[in-house]
Amino acid sequence: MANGKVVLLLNAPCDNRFFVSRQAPLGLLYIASYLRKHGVEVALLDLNVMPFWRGRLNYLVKKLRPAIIGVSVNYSSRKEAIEICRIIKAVDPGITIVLGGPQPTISPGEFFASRADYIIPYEGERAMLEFARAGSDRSALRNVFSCRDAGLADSVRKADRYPVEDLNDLPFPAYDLIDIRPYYINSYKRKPIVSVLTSRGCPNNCIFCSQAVSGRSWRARSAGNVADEFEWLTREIGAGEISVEDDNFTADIGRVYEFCGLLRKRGISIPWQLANGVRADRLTRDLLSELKVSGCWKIAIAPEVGDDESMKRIRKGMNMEHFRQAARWCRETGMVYYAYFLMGFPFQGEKELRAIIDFAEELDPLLMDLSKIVPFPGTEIYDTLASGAGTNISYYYRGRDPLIERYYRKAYLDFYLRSGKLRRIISAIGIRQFCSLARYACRVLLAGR
Ligand code: B12
Ligand code: SF4
Repeated sequence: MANGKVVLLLNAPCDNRFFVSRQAPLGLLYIASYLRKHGVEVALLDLNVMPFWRGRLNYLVKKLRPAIIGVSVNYSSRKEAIEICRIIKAVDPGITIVLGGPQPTISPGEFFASRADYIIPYEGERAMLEFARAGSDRSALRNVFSCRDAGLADSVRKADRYPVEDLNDLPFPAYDLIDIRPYYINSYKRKPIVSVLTSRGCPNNCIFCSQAVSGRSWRARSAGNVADEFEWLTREIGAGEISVEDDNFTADIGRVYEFCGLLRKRGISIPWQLANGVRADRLTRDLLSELKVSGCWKIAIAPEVGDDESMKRIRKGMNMEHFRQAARWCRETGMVYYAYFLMGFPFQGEKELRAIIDFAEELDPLLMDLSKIVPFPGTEIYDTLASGAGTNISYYYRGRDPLIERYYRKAYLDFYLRSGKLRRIISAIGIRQFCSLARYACRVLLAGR
């Protein structure tokens, strides 16, 4: 094997013009460190931060000639992933290609009869290790599905998960294999920014959220294990700031207190943020103070909708008062807070969309972000609304609904063009980050994304 590399891991790129953050491919970094820990040689390329990736991929595949290439695919990179497979097979049809990540897990049928050979759905560490160690007969391997099998979608859906049972057993993500400088997030205190995952899964059942990869059972690393990772990232990897990306960081409040205490006790001083959102109903004034003292300067809360009736319909299990209270406590403790909203639910008419704008203004987070829902197979919203579309699913089931388009723009404009708002944002995050957010906002609003 040229250069002794056995497995090459690739993060499929996407059109980054419409994203406000670009983060390291944490899933692949975990797989890389797990393979390495078990003696498999591995290389990793994040094509998402590689300009002219097509040419460079072609060159690197020719140079490295790996036996296996694993490609991480999400919703936004699904078309590029198929193109990557074509490029690889044109260089050498003998290279085995495995797809993994959220999109092949959620919608495997899209990759049937593609140039990829296999899909490994769900959390990939264990199955990928067995795959890399196996010989050419892969028929008996667990959670490995052939892209030539007409029953691919069904087989993936029926498969048992094959997760890492104790997350403390995982080695830290292989940040030493990549350059961490190109990554950024919507706002930060200090670059470079790295992502950390302290738990996997979420027990809640919000009708729009796909928990396909890690499932509804919540598993967490110990406070000590996470503090060790923070220390390692700060002292050895050179991280300037950490973004915790858990789906449910506060499911065990005792663990959060213990973790914050450890950061202070060990003198680990690094700004960090909870950018993926924390449940407002798990917050207290005291917890926010504790987070703040331990270096967490920013959290996100996600009401998604603007009125109690809509909140019941999306089954978040909270009410608007939880968000009002959380915002109040954030202001009192000096914690910066962002709020996320969603448009495109079938029940949203003019009244519900107007309510989002009003509620966003009432909460008055430093930044407000709005997305249009994507009905992923496996979610309740998909089952009730988009079923029957088969693999030709249109991800925007309301299409370019003029009402949604109008309110989407209006929400941003009304929220940000209030008197003094832009000045407050500039004074909080500085002119440089403000300009980059403004460029992103213009692109999104002009393209109607
Ligand atoms: C951070 C994050 C972002 C960040 C940036 C991510 C990035 N790297 O650039 C931002 C904020 C920009 C973002 C945006 C979006 N995101 Co996002 N995001 C996440 C989040 C919170 C964490 C991702 C992460 O690090 N996970 C931790 C790692 C360990 O898990 P993992 O990546 O899934 O990897 C595991 C497995 O998937 C598998 N695996 C992964 N790759 C491979 C490869 C191989 C070969 C194998 C075998 C296995 C394998 O093994 C890994 C280890 O167990 C997840 C939620 C979540 N909990 O994962 C959503 C999530 C990934 N995002 C999602 C969505 C929908 C989006 C948006 C489309 C939202 C929108 N409407 O704009 C955009 C798309 C952006 C993009 N660049 O593609 C969905 C993905 C659905 C899908 N089909 O892809 C998720 C799952 C949230 C959800 N529950 O709906 N996102
Ligand atoms: S939206 Fe948040 S709380 Fe709801 S299921 Fe998804 S991760 Fe859990």
